[in-house]
Amino acid sequence: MFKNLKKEDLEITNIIQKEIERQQNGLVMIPSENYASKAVLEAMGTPLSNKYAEGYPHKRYYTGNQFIDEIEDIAIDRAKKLFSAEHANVQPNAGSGANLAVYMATLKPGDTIMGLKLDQGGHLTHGHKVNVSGILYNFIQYGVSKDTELIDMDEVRELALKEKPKMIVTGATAYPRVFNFEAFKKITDEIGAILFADISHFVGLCISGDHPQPFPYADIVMSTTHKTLRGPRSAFILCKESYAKAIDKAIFPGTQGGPMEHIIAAKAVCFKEAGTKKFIEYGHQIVKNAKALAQALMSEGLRLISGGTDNHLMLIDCVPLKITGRQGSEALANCEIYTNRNTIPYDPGSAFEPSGIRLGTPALTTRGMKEKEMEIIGKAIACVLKNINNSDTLRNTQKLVKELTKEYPIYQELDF
Ligand code: DSN
Repeated sequence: MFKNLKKEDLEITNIIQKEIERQQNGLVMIPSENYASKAVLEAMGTPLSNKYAEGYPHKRYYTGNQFIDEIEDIAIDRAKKLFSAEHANVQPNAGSGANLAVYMATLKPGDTIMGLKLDQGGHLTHGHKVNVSGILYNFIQYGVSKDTELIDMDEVRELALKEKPKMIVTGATAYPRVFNFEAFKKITDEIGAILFADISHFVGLCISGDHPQPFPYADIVMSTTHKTLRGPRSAFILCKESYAKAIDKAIFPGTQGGPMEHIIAAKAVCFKEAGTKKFIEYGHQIVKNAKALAQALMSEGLRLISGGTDNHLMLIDCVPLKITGRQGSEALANCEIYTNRNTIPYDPGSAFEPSGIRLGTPALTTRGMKEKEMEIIGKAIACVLKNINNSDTLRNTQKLVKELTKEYPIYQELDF
């Protein structure tokens, strides 16, 4: 493995090898992480990386792009088909930059936008004051209701009628339920605003039919490709034809230079994989697993935000356990169960010391685990969180994780 890399740089090879082993030997439950297929990984590691291709297919600023154009055309075509979209731009390097490009394409600095609060499930780029989105635009933030911990569409409407935003952003990074795009569309129609859906987290579930599809309701859609889509670390934008020119201009030359064509090739591969029956089954299983995991955690007496999940993730409230999210996630990481600390709605803690743990099932589902394993893992997680300083619990859980990961290997035959 790593024949050439080993010869050139043993130091880096060894660290890469250790990271592969960490991914193999642990339970990856951070809901935004996943395992890309070997085909996706291979496409990324190709000499396509050597090529400059500023511009768009058949309109490049460099010569020698005939094969690059073929690849980007295929990626665009596959993305459009997968989501029934009128237009696709597959050049965004990452979700954050893509969101900024969407704002640039459609709004002027100072314009009003509505997005979900970061500490109630939203994303930094949905208007947080430390992010360029919150610095350049007048973001008004909607949240979840204190009682149900769900987005209340009546409250969203009331706020929208009062603030008259030019755009409403939907989508989240820590919201365990689904987005009702149709209901959002009714509101944006009422005020003449643009509906923008950031579906990065649950994109795979939109494809499998386990989450509502953003089209035909959304005007513009952005997604990353490495979460439930299982592609390379990257992003893409879809939109109605009327926004196509502005979106393309905002990506190049607006916010990016030469596109990463090796990553675009890998995106084309992941779009192909996502168009299969196997992927539809994968999406269904992610949700079945999440529900089984949530049930197991709640049966052990843990409180989940909003009382469960309808998608790929859930949030554990650590307040009743008398620990912080950091203490809990670190205790789990000591057992090689990887989750992340996260704020919960109306968090009594802070952004650095929040009261929640966010976890999900996309990566474990990729490994082939099902409801039976989720039940075992849920019980183990609850036991660790109730006994974070107990060395017997730690040892028993470490042993369990070893057994499970051995039974469901990943990347065993990785051979570059
Ligand atoms: N950082 C990502 C997540 O973990 O959800 C979102 O960009």
